[in-house]
Amino acid sequence: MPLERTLSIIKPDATKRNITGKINAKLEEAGLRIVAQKRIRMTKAQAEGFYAVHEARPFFNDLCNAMSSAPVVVQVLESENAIAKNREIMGSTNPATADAGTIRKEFGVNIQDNSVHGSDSLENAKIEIAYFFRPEEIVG
Ligand code: IDP
Ligand code: MG
Repeated sequence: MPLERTLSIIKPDATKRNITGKINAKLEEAGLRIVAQKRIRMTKAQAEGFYAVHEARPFFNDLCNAMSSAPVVVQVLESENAIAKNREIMGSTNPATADAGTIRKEFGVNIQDNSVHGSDSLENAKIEIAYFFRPEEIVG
């Protein structure tokens, strides 16, 4: 099976609590390789562009404020089935109902501050990776 790549973001709620290493350990234990990674502070406009599909949702403005409120760690993860594998180890959107052992269950604060983002399809993974990384920054 071919290698696949997905975009992951360690969100501000997690960088603020200094648990990026704990989250990376969960990703690596799940078999995902971190093939690119950088810590950035998103502008509000950058967050709005990234979450443009959610523009009409009631939580959009608060979400974009939160995503630009502190640093994030953006990363490219690689493995077979990386998109599904990452979604599985992340857990469901709401930490309260996420499965035991998932990142969101262990570390998420609430449905907004749920510690991680992960691409949801191959098409979106390509778009989201290109939003933050130039090809030469990704070293597989
Ligand atoms: P996902 O991150 O599990 O793919 P999405 O539905 O794509 O979930 O939502 C994107 C992000 O928007 C979520 O990770 C979370 O931070 C935020 N979000 C989603 N639903 C809600 C909500 O009902 N209230 C507040 N924030 C939400
Ligand atoms: Mg999503």
